[in-house]
Amino acid sequence: MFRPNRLKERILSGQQSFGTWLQSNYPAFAEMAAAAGFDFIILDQEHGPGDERGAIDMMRAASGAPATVLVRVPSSHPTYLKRLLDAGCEGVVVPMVESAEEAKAIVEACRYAPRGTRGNAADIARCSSYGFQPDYLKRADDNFLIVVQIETAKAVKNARAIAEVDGVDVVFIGPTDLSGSIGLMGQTGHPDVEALIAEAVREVKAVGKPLATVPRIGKTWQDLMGEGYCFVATGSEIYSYRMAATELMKGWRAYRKAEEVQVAEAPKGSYST
Ligand code: 3PY
Ligand code: MG
Repeated sequence: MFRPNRLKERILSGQQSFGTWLQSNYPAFAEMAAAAGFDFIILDQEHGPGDERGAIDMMRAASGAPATVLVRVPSSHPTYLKRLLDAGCEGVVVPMVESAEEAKAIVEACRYAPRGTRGNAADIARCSSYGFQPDYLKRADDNFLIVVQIETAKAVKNARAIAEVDGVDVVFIGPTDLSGSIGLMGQTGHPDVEALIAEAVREVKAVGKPLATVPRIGKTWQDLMGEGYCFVATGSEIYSYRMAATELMKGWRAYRKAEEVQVAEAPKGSYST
């Protein structure tokens, strides 16, 4: 249902925001994250089983609280962006954006004519409260939050041009994929990865666009907030359950004094640092 975009307002007024990822596509977790008081929730459809129907159920589940709900889309395909916009998500996080042209195409797909190419059936869609929000068409473009992810070495080279694109609200650095793009998968604290991140930050700051990210090896969310990121997204229900389940099993193994069973070390990534 239509409402002013609280996360966008916070970003524009210089307030930092704290949010989390959801990957299970299960509405109760959206309800829980919203109740916990996060400023925003990102429904991850790039990874995990997330889909459009699940996103709608999760947006409904979260709607009792102020948390802004964003969707990380699997790709920048304009048809899918249109469907999610109509479904009423309040912003998108688009992975793997590598050029200004790609960023421009994303913005166009998210805006109505004459500024963009988003098809209009707002009067029957959830985004306008099924037509009960009479000025939705006038408010939709500017209320929506567009976040593009820079997460390859090529994207870093184009960071300034990407950040300059009108309509890109936030540039989000993805350290895990960035490390992979230079052959150092998961080594997000490596000096070469840090150098690329520093270059991207410099270029985006030169344009004055807000930056967002996730924690990485050597950088906690507190460090990143201290560096001025407009938002940091940390943890997920999958990550939290893995941690909790590992602890429970440690207790059980100790209790039955069985032979130590080695818990396979989980791969390092954006949700576990
Ligand atoms: C990355 O680190 O690659 C991300 O996409 C963060 O979510
Ligand atoms: Mg990534």
